[in-house]
Amino acid sequence: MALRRRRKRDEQAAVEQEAVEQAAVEQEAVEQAAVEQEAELAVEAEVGSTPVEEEDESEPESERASFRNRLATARGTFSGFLASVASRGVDDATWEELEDALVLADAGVGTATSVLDRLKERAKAEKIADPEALVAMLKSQLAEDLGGRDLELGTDGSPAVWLFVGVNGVGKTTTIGKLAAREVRGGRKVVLAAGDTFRAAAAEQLGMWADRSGAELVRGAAGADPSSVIYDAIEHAASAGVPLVMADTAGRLQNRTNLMEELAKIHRVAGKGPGTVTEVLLVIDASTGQNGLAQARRFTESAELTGVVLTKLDGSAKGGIVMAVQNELDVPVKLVGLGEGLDDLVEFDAAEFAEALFS
Ligand SMILES: Nc1nc2c(ncn2[C@@H]2O[C@H](COP(=O)(O)OP(=O)(O)O)[C@@H](O)[C@H]2O)c(=O)[nH]1
Ligand SMILES: [Mg+2]
Repeated sequence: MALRRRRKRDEQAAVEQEAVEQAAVEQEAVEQAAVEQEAELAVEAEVGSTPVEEEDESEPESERASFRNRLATARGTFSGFLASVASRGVDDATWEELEDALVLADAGVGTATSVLDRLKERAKAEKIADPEALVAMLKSQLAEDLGGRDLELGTDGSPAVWLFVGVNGVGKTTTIGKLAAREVRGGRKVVLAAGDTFRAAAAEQLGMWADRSGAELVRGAAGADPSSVIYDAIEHAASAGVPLVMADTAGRLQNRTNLMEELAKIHRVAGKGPGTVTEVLLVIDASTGQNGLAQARRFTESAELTGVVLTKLDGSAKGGIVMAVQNELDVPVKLVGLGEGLDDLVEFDAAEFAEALFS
């Protein structure tokens, strides 16, 4: 049994590694192809279409986003395991089922094994045979694994500057909009810097979020140097006494300059003027699973990240990606996107997350 499990695990690890490598290769190809496509889109965008739909402000407020009410897919991933352990009690198959569920949920083999081995050891030491007690132990272990980190976003600077990085389409601009709304609501003035100068529509999209959230927008001409647009925004904020700048960046580039080099330059330049870069937040689309994790590794290698924003956990995301990110990247998940609306961004709450996933 143990041997079979180990072999299965090795096979899974090999398949996963291959998938990650393949994903990196594909990502390169996709980015290259997208450069051409984006150039066309930029021309269309000049004529005025924008990717964000206006929300009908008169609509009644929907239920406040929470892990409990937005994690349908992620919860579904573990429902089979929960039903099975509840009906049969804790036995040898329990461990295999849990490991399978964790891997299927995008936790990755390494993380799944680590979660499982520790749980198994504790459950055996404490002679846990009752399914409810085991699930409670699992929840508290996860809450402990994923929690206990400083999630505060640094505001020490005049202004403080938060950079948002990540590949195209993960939700950077949307996250900035939601976060700006939260800060403005909390009484802090905010300047948004349109550092995604890759296409005109990007600045327009950010401008719409600025209007919606009550923040101010600083943008440059299309194709302008992102570093200088962000620098200008910081200078403007400083002179206007605005304490916080959130800077959008592009997930890819017009030319062959390495994205990571460009981001490093932005970071350097942003720190030169009156402001202080207090956060570099990597935005990851949770629904891309292990592929998203592979992307994230590239950013952690070069950018000095202070946190992760995991978006789209409400969609088809399977939840295990949170465990993988926390376990492998050594960067805390600070915020989580649970939808496309203004209020659909919440601070990551490990206990609430574990509770939502396993009940
Ligand atoms: N369901 C869902 N969609 C999201 C979330 N965050 C962003 N999106 C959507 O993802 C798409 C890309 O977002 P955008 O902010 O333009 O990504 P960017 O290219 O990284 O700036 C948009 O359609 C957003 O509405 C989220 O938390 N949940
Ligand atoms: Mg964007």
